[in-house]
Amino acid sequence: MMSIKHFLRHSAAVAAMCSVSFLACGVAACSDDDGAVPSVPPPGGEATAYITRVLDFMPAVGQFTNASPEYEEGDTQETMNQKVLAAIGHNNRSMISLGGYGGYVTVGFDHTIENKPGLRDFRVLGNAFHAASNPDPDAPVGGSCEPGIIRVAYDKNKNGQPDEDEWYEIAGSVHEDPAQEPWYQLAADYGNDVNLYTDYEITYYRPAQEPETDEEKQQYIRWTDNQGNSGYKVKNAFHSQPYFPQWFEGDELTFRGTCLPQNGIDESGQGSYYVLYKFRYGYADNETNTNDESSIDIDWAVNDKGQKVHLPGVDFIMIYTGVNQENGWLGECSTEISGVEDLHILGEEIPTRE
Ligand SMILES: [Ca+2]
Ligand SMILES: [Ca+2]
Ligand SMILES: [Ca+2]
Repeated sequence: MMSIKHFLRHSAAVAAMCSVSFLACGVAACSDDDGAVPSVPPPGGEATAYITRVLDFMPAVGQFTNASPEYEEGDTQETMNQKVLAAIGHNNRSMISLGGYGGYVTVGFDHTIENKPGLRDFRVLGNAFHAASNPDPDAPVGGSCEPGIIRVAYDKNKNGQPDEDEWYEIAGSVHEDPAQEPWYQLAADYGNDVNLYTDYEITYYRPAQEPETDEEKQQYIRWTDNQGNSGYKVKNAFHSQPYFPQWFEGDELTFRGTCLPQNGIDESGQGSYYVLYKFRYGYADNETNTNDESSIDIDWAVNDKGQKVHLPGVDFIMIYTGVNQENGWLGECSTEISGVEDLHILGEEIPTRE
């Protein structure tokens, strides 16, 4: 069984918008971070537009977990955080994967990203792309869109940490209304779960051993959720490393948060061409990095009642995989992140949505 510390930490780190204490998130950040460094511009120096701190990283089960970044024998939470910083900090633009639903990363900056009125304020870089040749010519825009939900914290008490009462979620397009997505009916007809869950919870169970036979690979890692669903994460032919995060010591890994509609559809009908459709706006790893919809206005933040809040800026950003779906040979929907950019420091003016 997990220790209570681990339970609290990983159940609350991706905390539900409504019901969950953010306490453990703050605890995790305190214990794993490089000290309480307030997020203010460096005295006499120039603030950088990029991630300068990684406070926490816990991917869910996934085919890139323990690979991006690579887990090596002896690694701890602290050394994994350092590897994540080396990958996505300081404009390095390498890649990390958050694994399946709930996996997350929490990052910080050397200054407060200002919330400028009428403008988007930061961009989250991922590896989303659009399909080159969807067999359905009339289909909406899609490809590899694996949306991560974004949460932001303003360091109100200036202690250099994101405290439990400082987090807010960015309300993307389906936070407002899933039925407005152009692929909504397509996905519903395909049999996807197109509901939005604001209090979703999933638990992954550590496998007793790595699988050898095909049957064992099909029933590799068991999961259950609080909607009455359960299943197995499959080990595929492409990635042979363990898919359960190896530096995590518990046997049960629980994540809570908002869960988005399933956006993946096999357009070939034969399991060969999966299209993961694009959400309209407000998520990470959902739009190409050069498109304005990969950027976020801090004024889209909402409280746990879904009401808009106004923050002067943000010091911390957390991103977690927002969809729980397996897409055949492609594997699980997993958000990838390669960096975060402060648009104001870069001098980019991108208007918010109407
Ligand atoms: Ca703004
Ligand atoms: Ca704080
Ligand atoms: Ca991706």
